[in-house]
Amino acid sequence: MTTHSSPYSTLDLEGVRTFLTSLPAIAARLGGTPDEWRVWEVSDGNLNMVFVAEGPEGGVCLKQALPHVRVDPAWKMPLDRTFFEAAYLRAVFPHVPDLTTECLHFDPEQFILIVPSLSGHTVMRTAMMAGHYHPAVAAQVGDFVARSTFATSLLAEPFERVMDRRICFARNQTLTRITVDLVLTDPYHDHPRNHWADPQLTPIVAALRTSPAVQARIDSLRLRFLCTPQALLHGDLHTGSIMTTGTDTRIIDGEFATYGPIGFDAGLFIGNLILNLFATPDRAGQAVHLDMIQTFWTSFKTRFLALWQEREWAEDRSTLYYATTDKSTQNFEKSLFIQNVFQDIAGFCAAEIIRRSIGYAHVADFSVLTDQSTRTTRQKAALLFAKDCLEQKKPLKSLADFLELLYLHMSAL
Ligand code: SR1
Ligand code: MG
Repeated sequence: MTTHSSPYSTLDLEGVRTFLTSLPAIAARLGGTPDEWRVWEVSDGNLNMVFVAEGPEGGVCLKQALPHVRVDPAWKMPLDRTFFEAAYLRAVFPHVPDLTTECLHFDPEQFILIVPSLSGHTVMRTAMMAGHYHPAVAAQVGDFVARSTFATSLLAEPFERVMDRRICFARNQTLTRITVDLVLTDPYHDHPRNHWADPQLTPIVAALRTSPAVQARIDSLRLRFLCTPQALLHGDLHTGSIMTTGTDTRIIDGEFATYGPIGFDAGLFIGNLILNLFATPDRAGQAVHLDMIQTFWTSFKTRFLALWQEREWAEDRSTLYYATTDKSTQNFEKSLFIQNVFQDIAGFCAAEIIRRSIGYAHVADFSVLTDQSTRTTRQKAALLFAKDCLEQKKPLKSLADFLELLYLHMSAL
């Protein structure tokens, strides 16, 4: 029998029941007796095993790391990713309790994380693929990015606390390596992990790989990702990491957490909205996506600047970097900060679109288009938009610049 003090072993359904039985607080949350609990597997992502257990009183979600990539057992991997997900939840949950889940338990031997289950919630990507866009989610995710990043940045905390957390998350090197390779390197070179089924994408891939402007920009984004520890990032904020009922929204799966540029999380989210936009056949649906991009950005910016302002009113002045300057200098510095975040967003958004189209881990969004030629036209348009975002023949300094470029590429649909 596997218990929580045994050496690591991958749990099956009965192992999950036994494990949960050994945790009095979790067993009490489920209620009833273990034989009354319903336990089933819901693994969906690329890396881990995920189970849900429901009892008469409540439900939990149990996630266990495997010694390999779940969808590719030949790709071996250390188990520590659930540790970093638990650490991420513990760091950000106090700041976003309404937008993520609480870490109820972490087992450092079995590499198991337990959080409350989300009943009635759907994965945002699945909802969007079914044509359910839930515009309110964009504002909630903007709020999540603002609150989670501000709270873990030097703008909110003395540098000693930030540095301690940076030391912890700097150890999340296996998953950071995945991001550096899969998101910010492989698609720009010939690599066996890359793939795309449609030969009509091949000339665009070749153009990406031979464009000096693309190469230079992706090199600089890779450096920014590794050398700009502005805040604690979720690290994989795509629409599969968001669950929603339409009104209640929770960000899950923070195992890629690391310190990095704030525009990384925001860029991944917008990149995935845009992938779905290009996969959406009707203009009305596309208009909702455009609204969601604007809503996300307004929500993020408004909340981030409000938190910054509140911090300036606090008694502890150790985090006030622009506090001694006059108001207009202060506002100028803040708008420069936000503008830099936006420029990162444009870059990381483009990198996400490209890697989800021609890299290792694609998105399912385009599979709703059954007509091959429609799918090709739309995937090409998404890739060409991303290429232009990286090349920036006209600099993308604001959301208006970014949307203008997006409209241009939407006209090909
Ligand atoms: C081998 S992991 C591939 C991808 O799945 C995860 O969800 C991340 O997005 C990662 O890049
Ligand atoms: Mg994930």
